[in-house]
Amino acid sequence: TNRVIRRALVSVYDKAGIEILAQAFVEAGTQVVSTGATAKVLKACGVHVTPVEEVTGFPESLSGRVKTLDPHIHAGILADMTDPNQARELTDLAIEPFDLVVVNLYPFADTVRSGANEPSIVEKIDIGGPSMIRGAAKNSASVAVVCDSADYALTAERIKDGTGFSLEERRWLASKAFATTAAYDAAIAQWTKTRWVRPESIQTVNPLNGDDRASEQSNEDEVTFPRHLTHTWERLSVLRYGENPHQKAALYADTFEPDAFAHAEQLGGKQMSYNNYVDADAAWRAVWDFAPQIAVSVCKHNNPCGLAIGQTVAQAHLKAHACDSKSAYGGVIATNATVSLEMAQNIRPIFTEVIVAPDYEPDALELLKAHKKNLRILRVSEPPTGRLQLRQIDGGVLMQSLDRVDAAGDDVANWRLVAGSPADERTMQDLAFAWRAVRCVKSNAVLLANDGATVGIGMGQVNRVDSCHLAIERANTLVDGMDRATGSVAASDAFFPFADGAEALIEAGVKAIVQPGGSIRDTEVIEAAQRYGVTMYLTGERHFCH
Ligand code: 93A
Repeated sequence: TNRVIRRALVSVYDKAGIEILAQAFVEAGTQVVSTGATAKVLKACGVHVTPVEEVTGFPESLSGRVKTLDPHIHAGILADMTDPNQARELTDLAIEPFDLVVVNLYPFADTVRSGANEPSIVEKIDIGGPSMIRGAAKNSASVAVVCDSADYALTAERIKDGTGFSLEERRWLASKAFATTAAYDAAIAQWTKTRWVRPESIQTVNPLNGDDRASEQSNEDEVTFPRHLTHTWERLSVLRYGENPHQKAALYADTFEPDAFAHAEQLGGKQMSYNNYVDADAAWRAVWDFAPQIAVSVCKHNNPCGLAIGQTVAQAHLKAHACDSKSAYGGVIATNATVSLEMAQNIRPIFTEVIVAPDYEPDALELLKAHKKNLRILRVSEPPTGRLQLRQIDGGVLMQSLDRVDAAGDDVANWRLVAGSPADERTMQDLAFAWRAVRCVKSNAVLLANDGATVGIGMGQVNRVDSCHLAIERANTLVDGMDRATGSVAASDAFFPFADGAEALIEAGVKAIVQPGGSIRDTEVIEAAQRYGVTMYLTGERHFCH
């Protein structure tokens, strides 16, 4: 089943690594046909190259748009040489078959990302390349197709050892090749989809009921897997390991979100780890829930150990840090504002794994780089844009639209007062803050806040009353001799199924509570607040975070 590689067609945009093939061609005396710039590089490596024009009898024309699109090339790629009839037909046509096709494509996605204008992007839609790749992949019975430079070393071996690839190897290469062209076309389709849209002149009518289809898709569209997601993940880095040292891991980023967190620019520090990415992403998302207010979050193990808003970024950080300065050790700090020198000075003595911000004052960056060599400093130019959240389950993927704090019930104007007197302005601001903050705490989440900062967070418990106790305990023990629960406000990410949780908060001195409501025992919960004259608002909105 092996097919010796006597004649090869090489046409690569990215010439990196091609010398290793060139050397093998020279050693094995392989005939090589090649396009303009590729031919030059191969010749420089000492390969005797036949220019593609010599085979086609037609010049490379239309600024390169037509180079290899010619039957003299494609019959040589597509002829199934295991079929005697096709082999004879090819001979009659005086066309020689190819045994190997090496192609990589015009960099369409890179060109989009570079911010190039539309004509330049369109010019980078490769037509001849995918045709050769697909032809060779279809004809894996006779031809080996290579479109990944990672396979050059293996290919060089197969050229030199005179055996060529086996059928299984050619099929495997073909399968990779089809994945390559599929991803390539998906990227083009994704790009045109948002730009070359259905014009007014074309009405799509649903033949079943005469409705305009576009108006029907609303909800489903939200959770339709964007086609590009299946294809345009680009591996940005192989991580040292995964969640634990025995797990392997890599970072893949969406090529169409070049300004998103996954593409964060690292300005200093050690390599980002898997857990760093998880925690920093959570911290980064959390702070943007508060925009346009200046916010800082300190996160550990995908949970905040402090969150605060402030007049300045340094103040917000100090307030967030003060919530639980013990847990902040080895944490991730994120802010939605430019990191100031003052904030950098405050961070200097605190062991911190990662800091994420939209930008840094030059002297702040200098200080962090000079004095915190291990601190991973990330700059992300855009607020989180992700619309969708994916989570893997065994053999599948769950998709949901992202949890934002932007529903009607998230607006204090729509809250329903069910106990106590209406909150004064300051208390209301704290309740609004607490409600935003509890969104990013793992469920069951109960969060105490005061003066635009968390003071006690009860996270990740499997019943709500334990989360209440945890929040209170943390509020009252983390800062020596301070009862921070008294006079604070509380937010609960979901309703209280029993009155016990609310009662615990009230007994601890919480002055106002915000929660979604909706439990069958709401009356008991509300009565508890009424009994003690504690203010309680219902939002009608839930923010589980699992
Ligand atoms: O413009 S094309 O779509 N038309 C073609 O006929 C054609 N043939 C090869 N692009 C074409 N190619 C592409 O040119 C290959 O896919 C490869 O990326 C590139 C190599 O050209 P050069 O050898 O001149 O660098």
